[in-house]
Amino acid sequence: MSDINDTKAAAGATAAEGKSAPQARRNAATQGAPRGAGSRTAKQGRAMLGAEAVIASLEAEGVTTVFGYPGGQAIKLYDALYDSDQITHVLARHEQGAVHMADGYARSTGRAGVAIVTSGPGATNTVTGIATAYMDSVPLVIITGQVGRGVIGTDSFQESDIVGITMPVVKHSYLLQSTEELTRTIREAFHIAVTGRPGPVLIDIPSDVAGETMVFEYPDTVNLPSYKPTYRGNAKQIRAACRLLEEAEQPLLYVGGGVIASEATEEIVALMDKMHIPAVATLMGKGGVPASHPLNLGPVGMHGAKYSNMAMTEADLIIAAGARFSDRVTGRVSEFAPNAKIVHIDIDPAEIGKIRDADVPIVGDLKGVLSGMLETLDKDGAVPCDDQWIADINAWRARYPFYHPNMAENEQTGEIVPELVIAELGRQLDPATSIVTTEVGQHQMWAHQFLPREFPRTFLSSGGLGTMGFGFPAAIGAAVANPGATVVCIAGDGSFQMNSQEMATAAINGVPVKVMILDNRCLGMVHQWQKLFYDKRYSQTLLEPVPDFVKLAEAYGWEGERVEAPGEVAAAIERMLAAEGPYLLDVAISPEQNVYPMVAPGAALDNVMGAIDVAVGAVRTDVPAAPGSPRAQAAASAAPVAASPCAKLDAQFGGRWEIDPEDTGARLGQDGSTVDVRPEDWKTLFREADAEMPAFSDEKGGAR
Ligand SMILES: Cc1ncc(C[n+]2csc(CCOP(=O)(O)OP(=O)(O)O)c2C)c(N)n1
Ligand SMILES: [Mg+2]
Repeated sequence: MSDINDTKAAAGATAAEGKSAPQARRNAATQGAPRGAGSRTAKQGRAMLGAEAVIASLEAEGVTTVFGYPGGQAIKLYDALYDSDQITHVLARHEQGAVHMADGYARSTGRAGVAIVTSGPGATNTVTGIATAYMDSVPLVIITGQVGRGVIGTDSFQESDIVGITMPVVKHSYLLQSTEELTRTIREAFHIAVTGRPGPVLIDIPSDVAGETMVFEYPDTVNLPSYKPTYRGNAKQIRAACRLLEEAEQPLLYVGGGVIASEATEEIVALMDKMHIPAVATLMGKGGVPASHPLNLGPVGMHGAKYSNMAMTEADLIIAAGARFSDRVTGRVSEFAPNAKIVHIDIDPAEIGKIRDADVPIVGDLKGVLSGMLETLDKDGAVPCDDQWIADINAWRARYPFYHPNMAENEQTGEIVPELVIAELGRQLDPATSIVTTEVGQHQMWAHQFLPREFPRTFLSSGGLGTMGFGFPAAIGAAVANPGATVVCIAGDGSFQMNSQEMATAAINGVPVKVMILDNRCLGMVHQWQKLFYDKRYSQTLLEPVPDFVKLAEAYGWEGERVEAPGEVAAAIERMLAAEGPYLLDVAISPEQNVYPMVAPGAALDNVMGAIDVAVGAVRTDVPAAPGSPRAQAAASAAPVAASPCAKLDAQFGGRWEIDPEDTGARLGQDGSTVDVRPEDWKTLFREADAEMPAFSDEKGGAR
């Protein structure tokens, strides 16, 4: 077993050779024997223990790094690992941490992440990590030690039915019955994890199987007649999709995590450029379309830009590219994209029609399907779509810029504004050489909104499961996989405490990961919902002012620092990024900050609150309650509507509106006159405005 620092030294040499960072990343990811080296490994044909064969199999798969935690039923595996020259083991401090590390490794490289743990509590500790990977289609191979075959089912010490427990959250799993099936099982597990729609595969290995002698024969090929993912999209369907696109006047690409899994960025951008189609990206698709592309509208959904949500609502054709119509994106499904035909491209047939029927379903690998579409469009001599649509979207972008009054207000009160902290981090990071992970909560959404990412696999966040405690260990995994990269975890104070024990892992292994905590001393996202929807009844969301994160950092041998004033932020981020080792930056922010814009849960996607409306000089700060709901009843008996600062706007558009203190320009309705801006007038009103498409950095990264 090699030391992790050897890997670092090797990567340093790569960087010194002057290769670009993404290339260095790829090199780091593919070091070691090629995947599926199979019979070409030197160990082929040798007699060895089952445990040794497990390690030899991992070597044959080209594995160079595993994450894990030993125990009684995994001791034989760890004994075999002791002799491996190829595999570096990163000892986590909790099995959940180990799985998230393997996940960060996988998301940042595209290769399967590997974790090894023991039976019973070791195995059950992996469940959240496995479910997290499953929800986001991340390839993992999880190896769990199990009690001996003879005592399975007897409640023997540290026995748990981990195959049963994880059944709904794995792509596939195995309970190894004999050494005869050992190598074939591991070969299959890697194949299943990375092919088709990627996902986690679990192999449960009884300790007596690990202790048996066998002859190591690693198969080159996999024979799984009932598992044959469809890669090549149906040519007829591809033509049908192109036809719809050629006819569409208001097409939109809705880009999800599939663009990253399929490595289809080039094709997506080519399609955008060729047909002048704007794109919105989900949290999972972030980085899959360069932030700087002028047709990338960025975040969509619950905390997306109002103009992105409007584009979804107004589109006449939506091409869902590796996206799954998550409720965080669609809002109320019955009102989602009412005028749009749907082309749904996904490698997993189960996704098609699950939430929204597709007019043209295409099962296949996104990259190939998009290439097919590009070819067909070329042959057809397709002309780009009408630029009026882009002009309309530009007008919405000008009317609803991606900032809100919180940001200005807090600048005035001398508090640190979280959005601006993220934007500053974005300015200081080189997008080509940095990877950012997030925890889960408000900070995650601010990162989604305000951190520009140019490359796939450089933004890692738990989207589907929303797992607090994911981001920090995932950052360690990504840093181990990409030794030349700057890896920053944007964390919340609540989430970070869920796996802060992994500070030891980073310290001991010399992983120079950076953690920037947006420290609001509360479970901010839940607090925000309580503020907006539960009458400020802050039940169990305020965190006590412990720990002192800087002292915690010092306890683990990290450097750490806390900032409390806006003027200190930029220099502190500079110090964090310049630090050689792991570094924790604790940024004090107010618990009163909200993530805006926001679509209330269950509301229609274009029913956006907290998005500034430049046209009427006001911001909608609350959506109307559903008729008959408890909130509507409470509102009826509460303050009269006249108390609203923009009562006329309230009456016209619904909800509560407030004037933006910073927006002093003359606006419709601001003088108290009757406002009559109907949604259908938006286009004509702003077509004349001749709005320029603002560059991403001006608009979001450099807001204000
Ligand atoms: C493991 C887990 N438990 C509970 C939740 C529910 N939850 C979502 S966001 C959130 C608050 C997160 O707080 P923090 O990490 O401080 O981030 P903030 O929202 O304050 O930025 C909670 C409790 C979750 N997503 N994951
Ligand atoms: Mg918090």
